[in-house]
Amino acid sequence: MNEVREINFDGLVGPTHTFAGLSRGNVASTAHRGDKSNPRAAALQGLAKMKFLHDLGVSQAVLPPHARPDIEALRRRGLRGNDLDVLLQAAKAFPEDVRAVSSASSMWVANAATVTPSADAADHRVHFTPANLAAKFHRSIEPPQTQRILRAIFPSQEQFAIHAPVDARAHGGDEGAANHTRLCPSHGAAGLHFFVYGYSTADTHLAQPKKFPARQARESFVEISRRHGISHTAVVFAQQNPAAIDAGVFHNDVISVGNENVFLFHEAAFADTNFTVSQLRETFRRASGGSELTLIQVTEAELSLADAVRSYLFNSQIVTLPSGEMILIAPAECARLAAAREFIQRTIESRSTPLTQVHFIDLAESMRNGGGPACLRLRVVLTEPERTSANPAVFLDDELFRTLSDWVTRHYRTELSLLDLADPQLLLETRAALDELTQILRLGSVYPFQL
Ligand code: SUG
Repeated sequence: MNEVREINFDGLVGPTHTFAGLSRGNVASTAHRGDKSNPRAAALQGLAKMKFLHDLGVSQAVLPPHARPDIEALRRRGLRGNDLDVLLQAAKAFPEDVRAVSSASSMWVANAATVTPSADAADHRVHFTPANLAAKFHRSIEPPQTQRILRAIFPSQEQFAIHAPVDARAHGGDEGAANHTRLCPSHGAAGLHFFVYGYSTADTHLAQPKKFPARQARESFVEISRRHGISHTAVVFAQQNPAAIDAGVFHNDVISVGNENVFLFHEAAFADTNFTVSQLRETFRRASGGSELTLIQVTEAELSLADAVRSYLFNSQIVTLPSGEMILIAPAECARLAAAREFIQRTIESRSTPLTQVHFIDLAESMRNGGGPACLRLRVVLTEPERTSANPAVFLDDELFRTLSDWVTRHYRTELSLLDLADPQLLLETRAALDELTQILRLGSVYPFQL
């Protein structure tokens, strides 16, 4: 039997996790700038989420953190010498850049790439386009390592196509799966692809946010849907509501989430929510051969945009258990905010939605940078032969969970301030840790310091 499964690839938090206030428009990132971080706790919280899902019978895998600080990015500022010299010079001359190139932002792998399962691709391969992340300097340096890591995990070119990122100068910014939702009757069936953008490089008349930048260009997603070979009849595009971006909704996964035939969204998510929803309903019917989409709309009266951003309700994961039951993996912040908690309670009690349970997860360290449960995972739908051809060492089981927890505890600090990022010892510690990690995950050489 050709069993098709959705695998959640979670980003492992890197040893330089800090609060650097790098993401204007992401209110948590700005609010926590300069706080002391706890990289060890951050990584263990992420691992605990992976283990929790694994124990529920959900397939779970790991994506390694990127090597930080990115010394090559500092060299592009004209600095010379060995890696430690470059870091020390940069700390004096460009301290803001040291923060940016040290960011552990690769943990939010919902921004690593856009993924198309083989069932939806014209050439029947699984397609990945690493996001160019052009909107923020600290994230724009991620694509080369993302591409190498994906190639190390999915080496077969007959089964997997790992593309280059979309050229931002030609097609604009791309933030990957965070702005993309696949809806389908079941993971293995053909699906519809919903692409949400904030601006268009071609249509400069689109209404734009006034306070914060839009990160995702429509044209990037047009390019991705073409190169992945997705049928144009299975694609829906929608513009993010500019007012939502101004309220702190910097990615669409902060205001809507889908799983199989269920789509949960806020009424203020899109520039024209009614039209978008009717397109989703019709396209779903057509792409699935007559199935119905279950739409769960949250009104402003039920949960304000501000509370949606505060609680990160829509950054919950909706996952299908092996029993077929659908559950919500929500950030612990939702349990603390009455409007979010009550909405969830009503939804799981209601017979008209397939959601039956909620589990609240503590991801406090990532959340303080604006990264909830869904930001930390990249969904990859794989057939059995695709799964067996992928690198088996990245799939989580009890033993890998123990090995990684021990690895984190041995290598990660429990406290890090922005000033510590200039410490050459931290660079050496990080490289020792990552070198060992590539052996644990049998990745070969993926980091610049290994090449
Ligand atoms: O790109 N935060 C990330 C959070 C990404 C969340 N991802 C999704 N919604 N899918 C960002 O804004 C903050 C880093 C800092 O300020 O130190 C940061 O990069």
